Amino acid sequence: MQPPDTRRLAVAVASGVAVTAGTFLVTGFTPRWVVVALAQTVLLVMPDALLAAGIQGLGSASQPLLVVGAGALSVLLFGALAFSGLRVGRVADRERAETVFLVGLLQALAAFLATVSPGAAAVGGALGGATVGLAGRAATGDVSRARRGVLRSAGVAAAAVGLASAGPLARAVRDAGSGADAEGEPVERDPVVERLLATAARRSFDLAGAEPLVSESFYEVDKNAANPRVSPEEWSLRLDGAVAESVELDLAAITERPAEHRFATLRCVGDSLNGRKVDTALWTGVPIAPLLDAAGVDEEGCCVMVRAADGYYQAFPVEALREGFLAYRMNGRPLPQGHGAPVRALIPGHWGEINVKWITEIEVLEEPATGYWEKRGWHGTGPVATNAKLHHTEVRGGVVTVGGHAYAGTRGVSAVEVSTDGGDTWTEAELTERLPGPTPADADPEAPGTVGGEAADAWRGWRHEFEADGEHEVVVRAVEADGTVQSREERDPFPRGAAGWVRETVRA
Ligand SMILES: Nc1nc2c(c(=O)[nH]1)N[C@H]1C(S)=C(S)[C@@H](COP(=O)(O)O)O[C@H]1N2
Ligand SMILES: [Mo]
Repeated sequence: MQPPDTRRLAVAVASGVAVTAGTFLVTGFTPRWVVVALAQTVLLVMPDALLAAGIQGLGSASQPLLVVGAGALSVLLFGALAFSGLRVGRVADRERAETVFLVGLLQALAAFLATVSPGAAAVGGALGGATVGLAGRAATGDVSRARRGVLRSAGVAAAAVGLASAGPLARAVRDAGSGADAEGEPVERDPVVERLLATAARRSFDLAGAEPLVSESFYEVDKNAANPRVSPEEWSLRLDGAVAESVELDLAAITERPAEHRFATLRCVGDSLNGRKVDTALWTGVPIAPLLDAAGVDEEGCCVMVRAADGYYQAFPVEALREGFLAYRMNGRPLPQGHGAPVRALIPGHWGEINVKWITEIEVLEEPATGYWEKRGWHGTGPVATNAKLHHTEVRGGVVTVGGHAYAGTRGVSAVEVSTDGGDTWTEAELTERLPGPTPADADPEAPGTVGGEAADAWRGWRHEFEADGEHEVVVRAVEADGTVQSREERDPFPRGAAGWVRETVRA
């Protein structure tokens, strides 16, 4: 008689789903979940060219896609273990209880290898085994009993998925409309922060499609399928290597220092020419230079290797770090997990990648070294390229309004030029006033000087209106503070960041 292998297969898949969901119950969406661990493994073995193509081609969809793929892989792997267990059990003519035990054990072992969490392994294996156990006679000739068995096993898998999604759902319901931010912390009403944010809002142009000067939604880029959760109590930052004296600082040692608020823009080297991986926030934290001075950087120290809790590492010149900032608040709230909580580095004027999130160590080096993305072929540790975005186009009657942002790192933007004839003639666009400069956290919120100065590393908004007649090729380019016009040469994001002038055909 033909053994009904399809039913055994269905039970095995259900068992794979049960393990995948069961491990999530214990780990949540963290680097220890089997799916995330698999995703990270896929990233590690992926050829550099494919990785770069994925980042450029899929953009921000690449991470969710990776996680979905790794989820399917996890179901497949644990399903395959269940299937093998079932086969062994049948061939060896074992009791059902023994087969269930074998399947659960195999799955628990594999889950432990992936998660290093005994809890996740136990729950995963137990649910995976139970799924197989309840299937009962899935592989017998008795069709109706077998069908019932398959249904039961699907039931366990569904229940596991339901339970696993209950946690995140409950959190989402709790956070919705509760006045808490994504991290569950109430929004702080610091009067200096409020004043600075209000100033930024007032200076912004109101253009649909282009964000205000402080981004409403700040892009997130990192190598992680799931971000590390770093407990503020356990967090510390080591400063070592070529220094007179190694230092280890806990969070209190950082937050005790005189803090300041800084507006700063970040742009990812993987951002496309007119992409959206560029944003601005008001950050609160402390300058890095005094910390370096306290440790006493050796004269031979040329560079630093900055390391993070997710295993990320970036090497760059110590002079760049000296200008940097350790931020622990963003727009008046605790730094969100996705942006590097509890503390991240902000390095003025450089591509996003050296703005290390979840920072744990600064090692001063005597020789240059290669960081995480540079090992994969990128060149993103240097100064950010100058770029003007065109994110707003509105045609009303015969009048066209275009607008967006321009960013030139610490070189600063002094003008944005717009051409409405494909680049033959140029006009200066209207620019937003520069954002305020660094502000001490203990500044007098009422004093006029509190919103004084100019941010050294922030974008500016631009807008231009023109009478249109038929078809126009709009081209935009930024001009740096010293008069240098943004280079026209076009370049893909990989490996040095996108460059060129943004163009758009507008019909009125
Ligand atoms: N620890 C860590 N820091 C990191 C990364 C990372 O993968 N891990 N990605 C970098 C990259 S490539 C960019 S562009 C910025 C993005 O910061 P954001 O996610 O806060 O926008 O973080 C940088 N810092
Ligand atoms: Mo990046």
